Amino acid sequence: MTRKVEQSRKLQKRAESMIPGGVNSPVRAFGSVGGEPPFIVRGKGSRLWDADDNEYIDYIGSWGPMILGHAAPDVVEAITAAARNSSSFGASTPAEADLAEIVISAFPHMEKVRFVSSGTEATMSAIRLARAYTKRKYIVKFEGCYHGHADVLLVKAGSGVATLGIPGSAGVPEEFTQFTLALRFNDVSALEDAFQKFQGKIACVIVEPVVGNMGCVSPAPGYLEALRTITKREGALLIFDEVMTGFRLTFGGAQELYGIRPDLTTMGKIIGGGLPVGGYGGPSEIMDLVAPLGPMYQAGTLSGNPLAMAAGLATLRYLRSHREIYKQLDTLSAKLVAGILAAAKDAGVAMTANRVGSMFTWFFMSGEVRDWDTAEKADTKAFGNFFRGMLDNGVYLPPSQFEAAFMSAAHTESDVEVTIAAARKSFSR
Ligand code: KE4
Repeated sequence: MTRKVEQSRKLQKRAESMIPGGVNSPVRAFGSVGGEPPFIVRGKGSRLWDADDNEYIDYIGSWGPMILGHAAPDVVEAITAAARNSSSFGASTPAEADLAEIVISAFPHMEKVRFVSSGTEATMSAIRLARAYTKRKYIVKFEGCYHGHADVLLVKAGSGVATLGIPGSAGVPEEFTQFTLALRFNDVSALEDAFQKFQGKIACVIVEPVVGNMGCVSPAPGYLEALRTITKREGALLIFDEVMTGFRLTFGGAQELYGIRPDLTTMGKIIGGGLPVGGYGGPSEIMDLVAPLGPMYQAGTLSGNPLAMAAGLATLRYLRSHREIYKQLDTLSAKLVAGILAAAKDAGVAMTANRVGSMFTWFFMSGEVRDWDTAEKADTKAFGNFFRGMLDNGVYLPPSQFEAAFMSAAHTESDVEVTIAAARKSFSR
């Protein structure tokens, strides 16, 4: 199918004259996959339509939030009703405690939560809180994990053991990342070495318990338990960044799936139902350090925004009362991943895949992907060809080899069959 692109091309040109790269988030510019980004005008269920009226089966789902599918009736109704009463007050509203209640109910370790407007704000604040609580400076993150664009977290994916943070972005002075250690994911000895080397100095370890940002990579058996044991032993806080996995893998996220109790949890995406919401939470003993109660400052004009609270509430209430969704997502995702792998095999294309529930990634390579060093071996050119082929055949995958794709509750068996057929066509191009 040759996709019509005239309108999107015009819109891209216009956008580029006023917005860097024509996008408000870099990955949307298709830099790593090539081709011309479609400008989306509407979505419904599992489908998106662009400005040239091309229809797509959507596996981005706005990078995770749209677990109920696009324009889910409960969510649309909730936002519309809230909007009729004004869109923002900058004052407390009942909906904030309503959302706090349902979020806290999902995470046993959580007694208090603070809402912000993005995942970046959530992780940035959680790290500041961990440093305030422990009075320590160093933080540990893992290569290939992404926690938003706060300066302290923008470190280059170093190699080897406790790599002192080398800024991964222009404009980040090395002083801002000198206390950030970037270690290999799924490598317990690297963490032990870091705590050996920086004994008593590490405030926290922040981890994507199931990684989405190097492509989907699951924790090796026992790895999360080791993170929990070591951080507890060393007096450092364990922060589960569940911005992507929270309410995605199960209602209680990765910590429910793997039975781990972190000290702090960061959230985003699904808790806003597609509107800007982030959050961080944990026991009162830690959270009561947050202003105005305590000395750790964090604030936000639109934190707890009534429309965002309404969208998040509608989404989480639906998930809470339809827990069967998670099994349905798991089964359908398994079918899709297997079907694409079979298509690749039949076409003689080297492909491996990782999947946890309804988060998954096909890597264009053979062998296991268990950390950044293995993930970066993937053939990104082959991924780009596949991506563009699928787009031309009406399937919208995340435009990067190093991202997770998502299934929504609106996707059907027939969507999966159409997607697998599109893959067979793409491989035969
Ligand atoms: P935001 O600031 O983009 O809301 O959240 C940052 C963030 C934090 N933690 C995790 C685990 C995340 O995945 C993210 C953001 N995810 C990316 C996609 N992998 C957002 C897409 C984009 O940057 O455009």
